[in-house]
Amino acid sequence: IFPDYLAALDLSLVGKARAAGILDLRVHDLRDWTTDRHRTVDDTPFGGGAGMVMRPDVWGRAIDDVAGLTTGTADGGGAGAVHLVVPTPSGETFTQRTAEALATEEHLVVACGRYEGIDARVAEHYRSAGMRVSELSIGDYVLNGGEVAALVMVEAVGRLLPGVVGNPESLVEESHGAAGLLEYPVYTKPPAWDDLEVPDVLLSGHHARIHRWRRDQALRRTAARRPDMVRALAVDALDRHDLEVLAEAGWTVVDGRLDRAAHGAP
Ligand code: 6GU
Repeated sequence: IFPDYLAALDLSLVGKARAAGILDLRVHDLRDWTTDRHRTVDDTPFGGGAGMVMRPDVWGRAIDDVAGLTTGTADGGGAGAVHLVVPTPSGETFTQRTAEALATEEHLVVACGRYEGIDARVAEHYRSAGMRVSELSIGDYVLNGGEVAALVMVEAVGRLLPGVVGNPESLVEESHGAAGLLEYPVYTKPPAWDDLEVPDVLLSGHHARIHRWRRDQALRRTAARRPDMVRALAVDALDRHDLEVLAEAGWTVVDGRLDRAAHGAP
């Protein structure tokens, strides 16, 4: 119901991808599928409680049209050709893995709800019809509606499409990539700014040492900021030096898993 919220999709990488024809992105106004004079999209919750719930009939007409189920022409494959994404704080967590999976889809429909959410029969109906339906949250906090979350998801998915990010190498080493580590710190000119200098190793031209230094930094950063990511590391994929760096940061291998090193007597 706030299509103007999505005006940002004309900008930056996603905007360029649209202009280049890599991404066909359309923003709709849910109220176009209302039938009453007041263009009503919501009503009070059955069972009582605070707030308003979005009506399934309005959403059903909108999704049928946008997914091409009414004309039958849009995708051919019917409901099975479309993946419906519903941003909601009660969804599964949207991660880089989710973005990678969604980037392989031909047609995504993102249904942005407001108020207390969309009548639960909408997701149920489209799942029954053979549509892939993902109810997704972008993190453990509450927004007023799905629009900002939709922007997040479209940007995260859109930049994975071939040709969107100018240099695909920049997708390789980034945070939340396959290595399971946060990205190392980066520096550019000038080599000295105030009393702060770029680490010498980065100016050395010694590629093996630079590579090792960056990996150490990625390990230290991940250990300091994201204990959940350290616990999820595959110990087999770590070399002796990695384990030394993690040990300095307070992590040791216990029963084949990384764990915070115990301090003091048991
Ligand atoms: Cl997807 N929607 C809303 N309304 N709040 C959120 C969210 C989504 N993800 C985290 N908080």
